[in-house]
Amino acid sequence: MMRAPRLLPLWLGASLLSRGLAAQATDSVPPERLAARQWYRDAKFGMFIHWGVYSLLGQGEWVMQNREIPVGPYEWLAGTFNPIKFDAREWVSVAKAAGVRYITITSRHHDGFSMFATKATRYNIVDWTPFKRDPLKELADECHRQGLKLFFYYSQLDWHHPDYWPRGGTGHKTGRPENGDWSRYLDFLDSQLTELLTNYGPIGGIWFDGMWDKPSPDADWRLPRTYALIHRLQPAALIVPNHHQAPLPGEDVQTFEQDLPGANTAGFNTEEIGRLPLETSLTMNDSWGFNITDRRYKSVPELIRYLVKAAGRDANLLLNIGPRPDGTIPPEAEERLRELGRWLTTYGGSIYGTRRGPISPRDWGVTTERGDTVFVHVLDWPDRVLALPTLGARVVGARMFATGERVEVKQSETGVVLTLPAGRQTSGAEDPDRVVVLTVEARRK
Ligand code: JFZ
Repeated sequence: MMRAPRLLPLWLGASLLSRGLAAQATDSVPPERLAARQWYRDAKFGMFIHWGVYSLLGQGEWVMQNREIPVGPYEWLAGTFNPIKFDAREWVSVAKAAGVRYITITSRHHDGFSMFATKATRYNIVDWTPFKRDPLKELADECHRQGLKLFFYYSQLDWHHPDYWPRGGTGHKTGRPENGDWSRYLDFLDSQLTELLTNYGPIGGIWFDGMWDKPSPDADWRLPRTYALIHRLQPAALIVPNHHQAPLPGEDVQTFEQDLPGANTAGFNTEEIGRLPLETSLTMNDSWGFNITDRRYKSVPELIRYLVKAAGRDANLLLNIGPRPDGTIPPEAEERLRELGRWLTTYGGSIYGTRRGPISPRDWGVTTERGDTVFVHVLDWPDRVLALPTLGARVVGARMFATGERVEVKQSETGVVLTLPAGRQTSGAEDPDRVVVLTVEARRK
């Protein structure tokens, strides 16, 4: 697993606070972007794809940094990248079968190699490899054909580019000259973002990553200029920054890495939850990029619970896969995606298009809601009887989501007691989420 540096000086937080709150005011956001944010909130589930030259070494996406591979040898390695089994239709079909509504793929990761046709550098998959095809073009066309949105992950950090200077917390053993022109580097970023938002049709948005390598004021990332460029080229494109801080002006989604919003078990996520749409990105095993020895795959019930827990916190789940260097999806990942899709075929109605429910996350589970319907997701509860606090409205109906079986309800001023049908005691592998549907009287908003 990558070893990422701890870089963020505390004093940075404070000044961002004031700007953060202003960032979330919607008054300056055009209607098509507000609509895109609503679409995003309804989508709830996306597929993350970390795929690139690093996949060849099967040690994750930080191998150039972790193994201190200089630019020369890594460029040679890039010249051998030839994923002849890559099939955009297959990838998008697996994503559809999983029930995801969008895909976010690495267009350029920290190793600086561009997985798309670009005029900004020859260090790209079309000009530098025997593959000579643009997989992002094929994926974009297939996503448009099959009705999925495509987002591009784009690394602001670059271990290859000579103008990524002064260096930040990483990329010191690459053999690059100890000099460079930072503004020329930022021009390079903007020129590639222009290509990504011009040559691939309507794009869901840009998922930025890497700013944490040189947190301002060490570096002026010219964010307002870059964000304005993106919003000008595609007014409905969303900006999803993985800078692990509170939202900044011009951003559209707050994403948390390997953590549910507010939790900070990973140690680098802010605990400050803003008012933007939320997302949590998650590895299926312990690696983002393909790692040939990483067998620590999460179970299907674990992944279902994470999706539900995220939805109960108004957050999307962006679940990652790390395809293999030949362009195929690891079978352990594909079977889990198809299983998730089967679960969503039954329970999708309690997830898609919902918002966090009237009862905040509890040890036993979470609630989601849509209109006058509340979904009680019983994830971890040993008993048939479950006592809930008041929902702020009278319950007029209760049944099991999957079977329609009636659920007994006793309610008072202080709360609601549900009695789940017999034989559905514990939430187990076969039934990771016992979903109770409560119909409530129209609530006093
Ligand atoms: C970042 C990337 O470095 C990683 O390769 C992957 O793309 C992930 C989605 O995002 O992960 C990080 C980056 C920085 C820290 C931790 C994880 N950090 O600063 O502690």
